[in-house]
Order: sequence, then structure tokens, then C-alpha cells
Amino acid sequence: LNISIIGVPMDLGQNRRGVDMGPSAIRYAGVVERLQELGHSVDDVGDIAIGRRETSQNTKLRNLEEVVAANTILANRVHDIIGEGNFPIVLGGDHSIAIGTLAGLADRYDNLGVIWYDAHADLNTAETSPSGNIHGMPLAVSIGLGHEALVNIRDFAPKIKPENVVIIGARSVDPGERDLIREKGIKVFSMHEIDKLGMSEVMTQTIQYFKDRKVDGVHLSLDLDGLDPLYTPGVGTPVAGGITYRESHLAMEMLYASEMVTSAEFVEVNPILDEKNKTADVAVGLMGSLLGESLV
Ligand code: DIR
Ligand code: MN
Ligand code: MN
Ligand code: MN
Repeated sequence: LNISIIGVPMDLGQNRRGVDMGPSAIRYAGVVERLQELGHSVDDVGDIAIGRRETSQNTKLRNLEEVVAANTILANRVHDIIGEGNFPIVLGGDHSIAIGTLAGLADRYDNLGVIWYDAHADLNTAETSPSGNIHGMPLAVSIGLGHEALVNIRDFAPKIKPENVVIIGARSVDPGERDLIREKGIKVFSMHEIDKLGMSEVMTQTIQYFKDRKVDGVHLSLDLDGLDPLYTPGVGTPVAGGITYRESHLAMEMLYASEMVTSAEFVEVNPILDEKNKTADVAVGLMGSLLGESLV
């Protein structure tokens, strides 16, 4: 593959400082070399500029204008990368950047599938959000729900169909998000299903789900807090009882074998909260498995 890596040092979608250093931490963990060793050609196109934290709050959504501005640039960049025939990997930064990634992907695909690998559902709107943090909203925004400035990036909405989304690893879901999951019939493999079925079966069903829907691409949006904080402590909102390291590698290996994934993003890496860059190391390992590394 020809892989294009984009860093998005975004920390305005949530309250904790340090997640803006996520792209640096992932580069330091050797992402470019790791993917080159698999035979891919890798172009690191650098970082997108992020504005300043608002000093006063204009809306209920924190730092709305700056989040919209950065996501608009990211969307255009991702759109261009797909146009060049390259495979985009977006490095975060908080999960609000998925708004831009999906906006850039959406008009390149007629029927895009999305895997949301996360402890959270990220389906809040201004009305349901307990925090006002935009990183809790990107999936809602992408199905067309939320503040119009976020929903209308690149001047069309919605970006994706709710029935083309599969959430994996959920274990912290707000009441408004639960209502939306039911109302829209969004497919969720929560920790309950992962425990009960096992990750192998969860991924087999996920891949079949996308085949049944005849998707023409699959985007993997992987929030490192989807894993248990034992393995990825460097995240802003850790939730106990998560996906293991081995389950996550198995999931990535099965996605590689499916030949379905056409883009990916790895978000919420916060080296300030981490232990010796463990979380970025895990992220790079998972990218390796997603893109062809095997044990023997
Ligand atoms: C919570 C936390 N549901 C919120 N969301 C997080 O603020 O909307 N998403 N941490 O990754
Ligand atoms: Mn998330
Ligand atoms: Mn276009
Ligand atoms: Mn999360």
C-alpha cells in the first residue's frame, strides 16, 4: 500500500491536556519504520495546525470554532489522499478529529462502513452531552446529528449511515446515547458480547455485517480507551473492564485478512498520562497487525 500519515494534535475536544502530543508519541514509537518493514510505502505528511483553546465559552460546545476549523482542513486533506489512491492513517489527538476524517472519506465512498472501537459510543449531541466535550460527539455528528457547523463540514450531511456502523468495546454509554443506539438500530458489540462470544466471533460477525451491506470501504476509528487501561493507560477517559491486548491484535489481524479496511485513525493517545509511552507503542503494534504483520 501507499500509506499517508496525518498527525492531528487536537486537544480541544476534551478537558485533559497532553493528548495534543499523541501524534508525536506515535511517531516516536516508530510508526513509519514499522509500516515500511511490512513493505508499504509510507509518506508522513505532517501535522494539521490547531487553534487556541477558547478563553471564554461561546456555546455549550467547548472550543467549537477551533474544532470546526481543524476538522475542515483535515477533511480536505483526507479527501485528497483518497483521490491520490493512498491509504490514510490519521493520528490523534482527541476523537473529535473523526468528524473531519469521516467528512473527507464520505464523498469518496457511496456506502462506507465504520468500525468504532471504543469504550464509549461517542453519540452525544449538545442536548445529551454530560460534558460539552466534542470528543464525545463525532459519531452522532457523522450520522447527521448535532451542531450544524460540525454536521455540515464539506457542505453535505449525513456522512455515514447509522446501519453501516459497528461499535466494538462499549462499556460507558450515556442515557441519550443508549436511546440513539436503539432508535437508529446501531450495531453494538459491547464488552458483554465480547465476553460472551469471544473476539474471534465478534470480528467474524462484524466482517459479515459489512459484506451483507455491500459496503465499498471500511474505516477503522480506534480510540485507545477501547482497550483496558492495563494496556493503554495513556488516555484521558480510561474505563475499566476493556478489550485485552491479545483480543485487539486478533481483531486487527482478522481485519487485515478480510481485505476490507480502506482507512484508519488511532486517537486519544495522551503521553502525559502514560507510562513510558506504552499507549503509543500499543497503537503502533495494532497498526502493524492491521496492515499485515503476522507472528510467524
Ligand atoms: C462522555 C465521555 N460520553 C462524554 N466520552 C468519551 O463526555 O460525552 N469519549 N470519553 O471518548
Ligand atoms: Mn472515542
Ligand atoms: Mn469529492
Ligand atoms: Mn473513548
